[in-house]
Amino acid sequence: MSDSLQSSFERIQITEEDLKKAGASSEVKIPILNKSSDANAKSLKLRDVSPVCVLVVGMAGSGKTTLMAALQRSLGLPVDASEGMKKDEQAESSESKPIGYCLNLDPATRLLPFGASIDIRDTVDYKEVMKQHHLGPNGAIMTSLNLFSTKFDQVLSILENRSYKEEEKALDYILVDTPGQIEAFTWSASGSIITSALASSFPTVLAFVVDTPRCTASLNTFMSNMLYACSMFYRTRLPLVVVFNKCDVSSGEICEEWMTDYEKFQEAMDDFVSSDGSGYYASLTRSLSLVLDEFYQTLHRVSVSAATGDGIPLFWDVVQKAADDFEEDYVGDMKCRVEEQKARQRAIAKEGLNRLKKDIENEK
Ligand SMILES: Nc1nc2c(ncn2[C@@H]2O[C@H](COP(=O)(O)OP(=O)(O)OP(=O)(O)O)[C@@H](O)[C@H]2O)c(=O)[nH]1
Ligand SMILES: [Mg+2]
Repeated sequence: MSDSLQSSFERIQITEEDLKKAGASSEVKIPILNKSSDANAKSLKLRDVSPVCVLVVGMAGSGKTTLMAALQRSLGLPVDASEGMKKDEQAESSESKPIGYCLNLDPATRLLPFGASIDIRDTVDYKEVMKQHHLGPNGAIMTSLNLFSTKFDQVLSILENRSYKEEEKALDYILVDTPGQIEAFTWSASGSIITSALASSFPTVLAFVVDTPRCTASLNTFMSNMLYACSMFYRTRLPLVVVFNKCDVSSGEICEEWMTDYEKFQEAMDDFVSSDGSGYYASLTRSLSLVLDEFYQTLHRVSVSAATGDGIPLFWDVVQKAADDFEEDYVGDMKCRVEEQKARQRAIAKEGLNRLKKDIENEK
């Protein structure tokens, strides 16, 4: 390059310090990581500084919506939801009880037995979606969820606003009811978006509701439920609480025993095969039980009756433990991944800097 041309350029000196600064400004900002650091700085747990989000999932008819109502009854209402109440009702609803905020994500439900502060039906008309897009019921649920997920950033900011008052947490739990067609939520893009959005802002726990009478009546149904729970657990990597519901009809103890005692499950399997005679499926169930044994150890479990309210206090205890797992495993894993990403970015930047230095050297 000629001297006159070279002097017309002002050489920009990029130092390693500049690159570090640039790296810091492009840092990923994940609210849950900030909350976790704040909590650690105060020697508190994440659930002490942030509401815990409980995603209620499960097979159709397992009792998710009834459970939501039972859970809401055991909690106090947030300030906005109790505004219309009389003074004594307000006092009764929030007296020393944890405060809960409920969301309904089932567009097809007709009557809700609980009060939802955010309801997908206010945003999307499921019947209209069916008509306009010529869809069947399941396709319409998926499409409604897809439409709703495009606005989920607004839902998150409402939740963030409601969750804190003067830097203190104003909510203890955020409860989310999901559609009856479990795959519409768990295997759809919108379900993943909503789940990971919630988990990036709040400690999030899956409550997998199981219809206990149906499980005790058929080991194959029990196994199908466990497989579903397993797939959800590995897909979302969120802590999972298996909620054996309807224990007013059939005790959840039997199912809990099958999960902890492999021999007991095999005995029940022998009885089931001799009475039911469904050979191929039974032998598949037997083989799967071996594989799932390890998975069972990572699960939390509790028996409740959403109809009578039995076991609900225990449910909250288990959710707290699962929230601690979220902090340890999910947030821990997220921190590692962010560190890895930063290290990768630094390596790329360093390589770029070296290449730039070499080019400058060659030009001289
Ligand atoms: N006996 C008994 N029945 C229950 C219990 N919980 C729910 N049910 C009944 O089970 C049926 C289904 O309950 P829902 O709460 O609608 O179940 P869901 O999982 O929300 O159903 P979808 O949203 O349609 O999948 C209803 O008839 C409830 O009354 C319970 O603890 N005990
Ligand atoms: Mg429901």
